[in-house]
Formats: sequence, C-alpha cells, structure tokens
Amino acid sequence: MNSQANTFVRNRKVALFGARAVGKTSLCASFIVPSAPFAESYSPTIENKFNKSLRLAKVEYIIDLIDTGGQDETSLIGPGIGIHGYLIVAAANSESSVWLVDGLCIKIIETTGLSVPIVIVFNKCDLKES
Ligand SMILES: Nc1nc2c(ncn2[C@@H]2O[C@H](COP(=O)(O)OP(=O)(O)OP(=O)(O)O)[C@@H](O)[C@H]2O)c(=O)[nH]1
Ligand SMILES: [Mg+2]
Repeated sequence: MNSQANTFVRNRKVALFGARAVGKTSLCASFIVPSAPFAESYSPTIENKFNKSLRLAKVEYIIDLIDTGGQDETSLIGPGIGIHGYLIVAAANSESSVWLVDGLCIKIIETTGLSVPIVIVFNKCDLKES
C-alpha cells in the first residue's frame, strides 16, 4: 500500500496471443494512447512490451502488456510464467485466425489449469471476411 496516496498498487501482466497480423500490436497501441491515430503500417512483432497504470477505486494497477509475434498451427507457444490474464486475438478478415483460437486456449489451459482468465478479442470488425 502506498500510504501517501492511500492507494494499493497491484501489478498485472497480460499477454496477447493470436495469428499474425490480426492487430495485437495495434490493440496494445490503442490501449496505451486511446486517442492516437490508427497506424496503417504493418511491421511484424518479435516481442514487445507496453505498460500503463490504471486507477480503479483505491487500487492502482500497473499493467504490463506482453505483445507476442503472431503464431500459426506449427508455432503455438506455451504461455509464460507469472501471466495474470490472456487476450487471444482473431480477425474478421481471417478465418484461419479464428480456427487458431481453440488451439491457443487449449495450450493455455493445459499449462495454467483454468486458473487464469482468457478473453477472446474479435478484431478488424470493420473488414468483411475474405
Ligand atoms: N482495418 C483494420 N485494420 C487493422 C485493425 N487492427 C489492425 N489493423 C491493421 O492490420 C495490420 C496488422 O496489425 P498489427 O497490429 O501489426 O498486427 P499483429 O497481430 O501485431 O501482427 P504480428 O505482430 O505480425 O503478429 C496493420 O496494417 C494494422 O494497421 C482493425 O481493427 N481494422
Ligand atoms: Mg504485432
């Protein structure tokens, strides 16, 4: 507890998984700066980290986002240690990215035993499925 400000501080680590180019890095960027213009350029990620603090009631959450490079069926990686929650991202214009969600969920559950929240994000809803 930070006695000066009378707030609790909690660290939360959230990892983003999903197929390549579904918009994981773009989602991280809009979380950090919601008003920033949408970046049209695409540069594949190897691994990125973003952080931001959010205050909810008397708790200040220091959120670390772990932005992974996109996976496919042959490169599903296991979840890291100390992750508090997962975002699995799929995109509306990529059927294969939706099929990958199942495999990623299974991989995470096999490792964490259902104890960690998983949120599935369906991104690029402005695009039709191709
Ligand atoms: N139309 C549209 N394009 C998007 C959206 N989100 C991201 N993009 C675009 O999709 C491309 C890929 O976005 P990234 O955020 O780099 O995707 P990523 O999942 O991080 O890709 P990897 O790091 O290679 O796995 C970029 O050209 C973005 O501008 C969206 O909601 N709608
Ligand atoms: Mg990326």
